[in-house]
Amino acid sequence: MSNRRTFFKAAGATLLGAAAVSRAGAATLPEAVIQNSAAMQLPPPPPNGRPYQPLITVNGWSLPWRMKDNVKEFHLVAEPVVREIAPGMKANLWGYNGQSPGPTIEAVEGDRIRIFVTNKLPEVTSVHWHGVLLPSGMDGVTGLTQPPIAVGKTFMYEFVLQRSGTFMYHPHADEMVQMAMGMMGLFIVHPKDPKQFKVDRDFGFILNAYDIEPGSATPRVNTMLDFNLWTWNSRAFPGIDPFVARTGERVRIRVGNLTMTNHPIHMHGPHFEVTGTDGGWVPKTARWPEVTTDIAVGQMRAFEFDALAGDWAIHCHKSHHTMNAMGHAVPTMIGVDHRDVAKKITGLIPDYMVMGERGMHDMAEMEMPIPDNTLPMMTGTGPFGPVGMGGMFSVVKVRDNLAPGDYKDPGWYQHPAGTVASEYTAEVSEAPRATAPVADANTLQVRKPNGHSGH
Ligand SMILES: [Cu+2]
Repeated sequence: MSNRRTFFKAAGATLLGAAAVSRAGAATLPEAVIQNSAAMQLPPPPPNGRPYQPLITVNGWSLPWRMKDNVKEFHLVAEPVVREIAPGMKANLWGYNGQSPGPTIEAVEGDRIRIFVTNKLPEVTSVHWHGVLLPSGMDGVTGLTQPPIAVGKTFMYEFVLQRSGTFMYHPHADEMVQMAMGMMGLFIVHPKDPKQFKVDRDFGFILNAYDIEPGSATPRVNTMLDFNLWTWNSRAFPGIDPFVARTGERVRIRVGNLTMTNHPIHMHGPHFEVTGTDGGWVPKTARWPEVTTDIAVGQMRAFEFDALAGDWAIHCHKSHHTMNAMGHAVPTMIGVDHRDVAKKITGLIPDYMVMGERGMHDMAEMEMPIPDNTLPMMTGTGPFGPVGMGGMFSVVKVRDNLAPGDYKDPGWYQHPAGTVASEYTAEVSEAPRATAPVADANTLQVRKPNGHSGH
């Protein structure tokens, strides 16, 4: 972790007003730790205050605080950042303290916290503490509850955390642009009693999405639905950390949605229970078992399971969200024999590629030239070949012999003998199907118009 030291010795610290911090007050700001890397940073146990089990932020980190007169003081800096979306692609985003999403803020029910927000963006901003119970004037809505934080200014938010749960923070100023640029972070309030809702491993991430033209690095901020990078904590598969656990451990995954559509998050392997929502914890008797939980825009869900050994896919179940940048204005070619046409076009354009007369799996293997700073559409390689996924996809990796607190990628699962699907190699006396189905005069012959660029 690289620290930019912006810490000045407190000299004559006095009471800070609720509005912009004065020049004298700025001398007392807590250090604004920054992070340049997208690698997960294991948070240390809390150095002071009430104990809690830190959250593992997927490809992220937690913001250190300074304890001052029993108040936890944090310092967020809103600023332009560079985020590696996955190896091979970096994006120019806006975020906090060097990364998008910003660092996770972690505190404990009952804590009084003070968060300084310095604006190093080219325009005004504010921070809304999404889901946190607080005085209305601390809610961060520009114009409604506070003036905007002007460029170069620092604001101070202060409140007591009344309830534990999974929350988020994001701007409430030029929201469409600032969230499309990646400004968001997790805000975790741990229970006062560390035994309450205790799990062995606690992971968290935010669903976000970008529209970055292949070959460029800055998101188009006016896109409403047709995003081409579907990400978790501004990372796309295969750049998303695995969720590593030991067999039998109780694991919690917390997910917040700051995209503009819902995401049915599906986990293979063990069934899970939804144990937390936007409003807090679900009582034991009211929890519901699932293998997919749909997370609506602006919602947060926490779910828990008992880890079973294996490599279990976890992904958004909207199949376009497990792809990286792809064009949608491509006609479906399944069943269309266009080899002759392709041959003619190849004579004119040597790199022309025939797409998908047998489906699109071949795309995952193809070494096709792509613009710089662009991720292949379907990518990632597993022990059995191409995974053919991108975007919102990762793997829950559960192993029998992991030390507590070991989050290192353990590699691929070693399946017990006889438990892997394999080719049936015994002699087959006759083809299971004699002839391919043939269209006749009664088959509907419709060619749908392609493309929907009018969206
Ligand atoms: Cu999705």
